[in-house]
Amino acid sequence: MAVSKKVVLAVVVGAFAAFIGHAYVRIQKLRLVDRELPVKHLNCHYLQGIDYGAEDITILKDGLAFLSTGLKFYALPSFSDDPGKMYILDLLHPRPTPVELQIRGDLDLSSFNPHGISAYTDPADDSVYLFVVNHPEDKSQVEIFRYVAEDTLEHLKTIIHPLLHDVNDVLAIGVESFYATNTGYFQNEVLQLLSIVLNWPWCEVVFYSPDEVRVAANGILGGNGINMSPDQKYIYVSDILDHEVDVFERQEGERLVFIKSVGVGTLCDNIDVDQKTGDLWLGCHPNSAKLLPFNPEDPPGSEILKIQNIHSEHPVVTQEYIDDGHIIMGSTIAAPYEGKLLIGSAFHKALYCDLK
Ligand SMILES: [Ca+2]
Ligand SMILES: [Ca+2]
Repeated sequence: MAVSKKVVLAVVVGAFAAFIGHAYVRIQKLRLVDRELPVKHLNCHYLQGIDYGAEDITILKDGLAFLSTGLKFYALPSFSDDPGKMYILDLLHPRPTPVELQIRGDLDLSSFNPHGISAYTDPADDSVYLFVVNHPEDKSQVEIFRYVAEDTLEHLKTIIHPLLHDVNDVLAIGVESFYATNTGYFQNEVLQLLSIVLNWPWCEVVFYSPDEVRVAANGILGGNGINMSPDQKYIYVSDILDHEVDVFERQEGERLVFIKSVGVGTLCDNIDVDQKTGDLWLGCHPNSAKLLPFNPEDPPGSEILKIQNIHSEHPVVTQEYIDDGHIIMGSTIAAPYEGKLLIGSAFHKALYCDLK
C-alpha cells in the first residue's frame, strides 16, 4: 500500500474512532449515568391491581382519574404479556380503588397498547372524551373514546396519519382535535441514534383536527409529555433527552410560538398541571442507564418534580418525591388532586400519596 493510502486510512480510522468516542460520551451524559439521589418519600400506598405500569394518568375536575396500563414500548421492561388496559379511579371515594374500564366498539383489544392519554370535557354538554395513544404491533395511532358510564368507554374513532409516526403523548383540545408529541424524528433506529448523537432537535409536535394535520412545533430532541396551562394559553412539552420543559404560546389558528425552555436536570416523561395553582408536576427518570437495560438487582429509580411560576423570570423547580426503585421504578407521571398525588410508572406499580 502506498504511503498516502495508509495515511488516508489512518485518518479515516482515527476520525471514526473519535466519533464513536464522542457518541459514547454524549449518550452517557444524556442518560445521566452515575446519577444517584438520596430518597425523599411521601406518605404513599400502592394502588390495588396496578402491577404492570400506569404510564399516564389524567384527572377530571370532579376527581375521576383515568390510567393507561400495561405499556409495551421499545426496549422498556414489561412484566406482562397481556394487552394493555384502561382503569378509572374515583379520588373522592374514601378508599379510592382502580376499576378496569370496559371498552365497547370495534377496537381490537387483543393488541391494545395504551401510552399517553388526555381527557377533554365538551363545554356544550359536559361529555367526557378520552384520547389514548395506542401502539398495536408497535404502530402509532390515537384512539378517541367517550366515557359513557361508570366503568365504560365507547370507542369512537382511530386516527392514523404519517405525521403521527412515533407518538408518545397527546393533548386533547376539542372533541376531535389534539396536539401530539413524537418520541423520535426518524423511524429508522440507526438514524434516530445518530440524530441524538449529532444533536439534531427535529422531533415534532403535531396538530391534528379533521380539517388539518400539520407540524405545529419542532426543535425537540426527544418528545415526551405534553400538557396545557389552566387558562389554555400555553402548552408545555417535555424534551426528555434535553432535560428541559419547553413552553409554547398558543396563538390564533392553533399556531404554537416557542417562548422558552426551563431546565429540569433529569429525564422527565409526562406532565400534569395543577388546575388551581398552574404548577407543573413531572414524572421523571433519574438515571436512564438503569432503565435500559433493566437489572432488577440495581433497579431504576423514580423522581417527581414540581415547577412553580414557570412563566416568571425565575421558575422554581423542586424535587417532591425520590425513590431508588425499591418502592416504585420508572416513574412517568405525577398527578395532583386536592392534596393527594397519584404517581404512575412505565411498567411497575402506581402510588396514591398524601401531599399534606
Ligand atoms: Ca398525557
Ligand atoms: Ca410519556
